[in-house]
Amino acid sequence: MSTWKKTTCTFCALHCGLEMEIEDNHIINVRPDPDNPRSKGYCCRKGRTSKYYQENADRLNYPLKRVGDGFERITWEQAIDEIALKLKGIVEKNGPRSVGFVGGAGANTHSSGPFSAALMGAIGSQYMFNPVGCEFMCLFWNMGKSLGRQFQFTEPDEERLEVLVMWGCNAYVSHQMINARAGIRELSEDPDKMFIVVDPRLSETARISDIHVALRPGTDSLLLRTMIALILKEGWQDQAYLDEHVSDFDKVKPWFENFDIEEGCRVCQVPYEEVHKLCKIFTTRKWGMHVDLGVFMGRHNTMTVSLQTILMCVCGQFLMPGGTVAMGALAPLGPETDDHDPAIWKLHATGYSPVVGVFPEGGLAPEILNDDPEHIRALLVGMSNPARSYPDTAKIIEALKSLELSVVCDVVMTETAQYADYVLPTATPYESYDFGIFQLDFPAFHFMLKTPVVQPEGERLETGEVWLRLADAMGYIPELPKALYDAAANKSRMEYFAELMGYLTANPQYMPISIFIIGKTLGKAMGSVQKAILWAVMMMTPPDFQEDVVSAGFTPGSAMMDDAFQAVCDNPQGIRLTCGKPENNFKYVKYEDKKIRLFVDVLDDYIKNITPEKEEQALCPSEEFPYILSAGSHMDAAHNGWMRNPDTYQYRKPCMLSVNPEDCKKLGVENGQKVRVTTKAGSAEIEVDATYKVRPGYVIMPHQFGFDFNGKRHGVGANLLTSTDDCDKLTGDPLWRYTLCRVEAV
Ligand SMILES: Nc1nc2c(c(=O)[nH]1)N[C@H]1C(S)=C(S)[C@@H](COP(=O)(O)OP(=O)(O)OC[C@H]3O[C@@H](n4cnc5c(=O)[nH]c(N)nc54)[C@H](O)[C@@H]3O)O[C@H]1N2
Ligand SMILES: Nc1nc2c(c(=O)[nH]1)N[C@H]1C(S)=C(S)[C@@H](COP(=O)(O)OP(=O)(O)OC[C@H]3O[C@@H](n4cnc5c(=O)[nH]c(N)nc54)[C@H](O)[C@@H]3O)O[C@H]1N2
Ligand code: SF4
Ligand SMILES: [Mo]
Repeated sequence: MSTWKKTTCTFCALHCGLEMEIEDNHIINVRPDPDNPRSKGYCCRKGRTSKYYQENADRLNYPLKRVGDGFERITWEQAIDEIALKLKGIVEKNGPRSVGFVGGAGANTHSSGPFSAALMGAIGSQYMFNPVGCEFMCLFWNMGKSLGRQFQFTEPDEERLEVLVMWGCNAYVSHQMINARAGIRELSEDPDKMFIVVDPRLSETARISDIHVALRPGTDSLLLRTMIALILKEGWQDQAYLDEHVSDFDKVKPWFENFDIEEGCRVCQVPYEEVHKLCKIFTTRKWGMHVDLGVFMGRHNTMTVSLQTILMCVCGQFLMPGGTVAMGALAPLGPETDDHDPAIWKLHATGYSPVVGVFPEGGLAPEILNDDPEHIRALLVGMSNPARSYPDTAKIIEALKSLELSVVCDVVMTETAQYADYVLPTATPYESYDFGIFQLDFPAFHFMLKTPVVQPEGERLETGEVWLRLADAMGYIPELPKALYDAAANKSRMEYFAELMGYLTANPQYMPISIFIIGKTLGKAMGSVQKAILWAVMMMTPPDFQEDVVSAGFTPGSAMMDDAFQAVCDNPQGIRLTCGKPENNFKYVKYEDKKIRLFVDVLDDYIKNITPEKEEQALCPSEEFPYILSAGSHMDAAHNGWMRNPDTYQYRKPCMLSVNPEDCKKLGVENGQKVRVTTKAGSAEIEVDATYKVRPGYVIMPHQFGFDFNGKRHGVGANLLTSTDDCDKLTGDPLWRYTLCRVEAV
């Protein structure tokens, strides 16, 4: 007999509602859940193929230890004890800088993050690496400067806008907006609304836009500088907004004076008339913008985000109803780490600073592979696969091999795990409790806790539990009073809360490890440390978020967040947790005067170099590397590295390099034939997909391939071709969408 159970998809920040048919502890069917208050019966291909992620030949069941070239099964006790002993030895001998952590936060899986962060805090190391370090660094760095708070997502106010702008995002495929395909189609068919895509190629999203701004790859900053100059020259700026909401517009204004607008358009390869029309729309309509990897991994990424913020302010659209708004957050993704704060570490090898406590991915391998006595010697990896997802695969593998200790906790045997000393099996979010904090809906935020639909097989543990056990074995958790265990097991959660607060007030030195204390006590009582930590996260949510919880109908008071937690537990399809006020979005500006800052001194020199002449020179193809490689588009059938079973890709184009047919002719290659792509970092052979969707001189490969499944390699990894050097000089955010390369027939 099968039963249908409700859950939410774990692959991206949308958390679409799913119903899963379960028989004998296996997922046999998946369908979208009409009761989910956000997705309302929508889901994409990835959600429907969840069972390939849940069940596949490479799932890990038992802890493994490296022995020679292979692995042998060991017990959890042995694994944790040995790792704890070795890690302590390394830290005692070399200091806390010798330990790095990779992972802890995925696109959507955040329940183990508090545990990994607390473990690193207890060790005393700040070296945290995760995908913030390859995508959101430039955004968060800029938000830190302009709003005074780094961890701040901004999204279009879809309900109220007249024009939706997708800048460097292929949402029709990557689903980076609610019910993306349905929403985009609806919008593009609405005669009163407009859909604009800024993308150098004819992406699936651009194809159904009203206006496709097909700029030359890598010229976003130049286009933005040109547009702002044009708006100011025409006097179209929203001066009332600038006067009221921006504290230093006079300081950035000179960046756009005496600027050759027509030359800017020519170098970006966007006709002047089109730029003029775009500026008119942006200064007369309400428009909101979603920005993604085309910008975050594009040339000048940090500068581009800064100029986008200026553009939104000049048009009076930033933090305004119908414009681009700041999203609330149940919890911060990491600490605020101002690069001027001397207590914040910089990487020795590359000098990079963190943003929201996360270092750039390009800094990892160099920090392991250097002679500094304090270099990283031990790496803990949980929910990441740097051997595939970090730049320069050859260098990362060399780095992994050189480590004194490496530990990987994953659901499958990954390419990184293959080099680890210990490989620890973890439960998926369909076998455990899990949640993600990213908010993409506004003003209402719908939230859900994933509750197991199947039971974990073998000895798989929640990832959070693994880090808790390690912290315990390392001696970071004191013996806890019986009263705390009792309160967790036998009293109400609010009574437990009082007991916990009493203990922490009497023992303030244990505040930094309160996550572990809650995990050990309440987690034990609930049968899940990750569920318990959601309760703690909700109880500690910031006041600006709590205000919006009240607006969603919860009764204010000390137990409000506990009530909200209960509502989340009772509704596996999700609940409306908050309701923000679009007209009150300036509450997210953390400066006392509630005004946006646009001037940053280090940008002053940077922007002066973004001129038509200098850019034209810089963009000129070199003889050695005449092509631009967009290294890693996110394609439809897979989610990053999570879908390894090739059955997931059935009926889809496999891993191929998109090349314009004119270039194919020049190279003397036919569709389907192999070419060799060479960059300064490496070289790889890949089949050609001849398509007019990419312009001449520009080639694109997907990001999800180059993995081993069931003993066989599938496709080519994009990071065989990326370099740790190709990073933005301001933040270290990588420039993978603009990798110079050579293409040759083989
Ligand atoms: N199906 C699927 N969905 C996913 C994922 C997945 O793997 N598969 N991964 C998830 C994750 S982790 C992420 S971060 C998101 C990523 O979501 P997206 O950012 O939408 O993914 P990309 O495929 O990188 O699309 C970026 C777009 O930017 C364009 N672009 C490239 N260079 C430039 C440039 O110089 N300027 C501009 N303006 N545009 C440029 C590309 O042509 C492309 O259309 O997707 C998420 N959703
Ligand atoms: N060249 C190039 N490189 C890229 C990109 C690109 O476009 N081009 N995209 C970048 C982007 S946007 C991202 S987000 C990163 C993603 O890269 P990573 O940060 O490395 O993360 P993922 O590939 O999303 O997932 C890593 C691992 O998490 C495991 N996993 C799944 N569920 C769980 C769980 O519940 N617990 C644990 N412990 N593990 C789990 C999966 O099996 C997988 O092996 O890649 C980046 N790398
Ligand atoms: S859009 Fe697709 S991948 Fe994202 S949550 Fe929904 S079903 Fe899952
Ligand atoms: Mo990502």
